Amino acid sequence: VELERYLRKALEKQECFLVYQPLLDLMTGKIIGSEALLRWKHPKIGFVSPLEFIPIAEEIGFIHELGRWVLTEACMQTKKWHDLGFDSLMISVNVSATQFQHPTFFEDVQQALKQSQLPAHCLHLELTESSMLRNMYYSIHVMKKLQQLGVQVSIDDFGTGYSSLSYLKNLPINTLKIDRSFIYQLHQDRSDIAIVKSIITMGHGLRLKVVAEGVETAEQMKLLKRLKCHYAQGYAIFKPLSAEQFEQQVLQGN
Ligand code: G
Ligand code: G
Ligand code: MN
Ligand code: NA
Repeated sequence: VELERYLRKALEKQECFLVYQPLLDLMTGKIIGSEALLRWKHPKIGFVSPLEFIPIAEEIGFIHELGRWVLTEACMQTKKWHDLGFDSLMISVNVSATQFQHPTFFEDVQQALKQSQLPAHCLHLELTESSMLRNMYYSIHVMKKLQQLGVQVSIDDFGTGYSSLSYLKNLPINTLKIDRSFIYQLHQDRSDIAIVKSIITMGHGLRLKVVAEGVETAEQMKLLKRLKCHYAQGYAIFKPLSAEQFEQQVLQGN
């Protein structure tokens, strides 16, 4: 209950910030952008994980305000980097199920793009299978409108949901992000190799981009490259970075 009370005030008290985890193009070896990850640090209780506070934010109806803040902040930051000359950087933003289903979600995205002046094609939205399948027809309608705007739609944590392959054929998406549970032991587990290989092949066939998440070793990265996975993300490449660290460690080297 106390956490609820603190959370409602977190934005006005400026206790929230974003970190940015770089996304590597395995073919070119270049960083193409990042995923924005929300952080909350309360002065007394310290850091609270989004795994803990996002569900609370959904319950108390705070997720819409919080989600709008994340969208705007992520787009504004990326536009700043464009203005420094890195104008092909993309940004990927996580969207919770409740946030996505909210009637103003599409307008919130439009507003964030308008306010930041970030080109729509540089914004990727990460949805989970379960949030797409909740009210599937409405979800497809919203996803199509987003794509018409130029925004890209990704399935996050792919492989952990229980969507059937027939959905994949019909869902308006651009990218599959392979869940890190399949990557974690990739070089030593034949089943994981088989699964990841199949997802990548399927992605190519469906003309989707494929991202491997949670890449922690050089061997995993090498294997993913050999399997023609497009993009990779994980501690072996970069941990999530503050905006300043991203500028120093990523942009200045690129
Ligand atoms: O970054 P970290 O490992 O703490 O993230 C934990 C979980 O929180 C992940 O599932 C991630 O997708 C989610 N998450 C991080 N930032 C956001 C955000 O801005 N919005 C939503 N809805 N989820 C987020
Ligand atoms: O659910 P989602 O994929 O959005 O979760 C992103 C979270 O995964 C981030 O909070 C980030 O901290 C975490 N993460 C990113 N890279 C790695 C990694 O290589 N290994 C592990 N264990 N976690 C990672
Ligand atoms: Mn994600
Ligand atoms: Na994920």
